[in-house]
Amino acid sequence: MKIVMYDFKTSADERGALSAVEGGKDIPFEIKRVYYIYSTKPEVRRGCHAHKSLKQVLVCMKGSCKILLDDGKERQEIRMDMPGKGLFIGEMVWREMYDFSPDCVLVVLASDHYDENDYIRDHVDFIKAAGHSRDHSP
Ligand code: T46
Repeated sequence: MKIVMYDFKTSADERGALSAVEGGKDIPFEIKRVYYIYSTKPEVRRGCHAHKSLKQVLVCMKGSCKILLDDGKERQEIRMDMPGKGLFIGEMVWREMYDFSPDCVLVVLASDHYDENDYIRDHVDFIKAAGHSRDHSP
């Protein structure tokens, strides 16, 4: 599976650091929604679903967590702990997030508004659907 990780433009000086992300430029979609996940308990597993058409970029702003990506053929684990990097997750990729540090803040930039109908929450349904889908990496 091709893992796409963006290195955002970061300006660091004696005051600290600033990273910038521009929709449609630094990431391959216009940003329609931003949400963030925090105060997640270390034993918790979040996600456990795929999206039919949503594209997202995940940025771990603080702390760390792990992300499992599954395209129906391969599974890969990615550790997230750098605020200047963004993990792209395209449509039809199963994702699970776990091993959150107590201070973890995971920010998600999304290509569309929230739509419960875009979720595939059953892994068997996902595997069936993924068998008919093409590679969606940018
Ligand atoms: C994803 C991973 C990375 C909203 O009202 N608006 C929103 O934009 C979102 C994302 C969620 N919600 C509500 C729906 C649920 O009642 O927030 C609650 C928790 O959502 P959920 O259980 O889907 O959260 P995660 O962490 O399992 O998954 C989320 C996203 O839903 C999902 O798209 O890819 O983060």
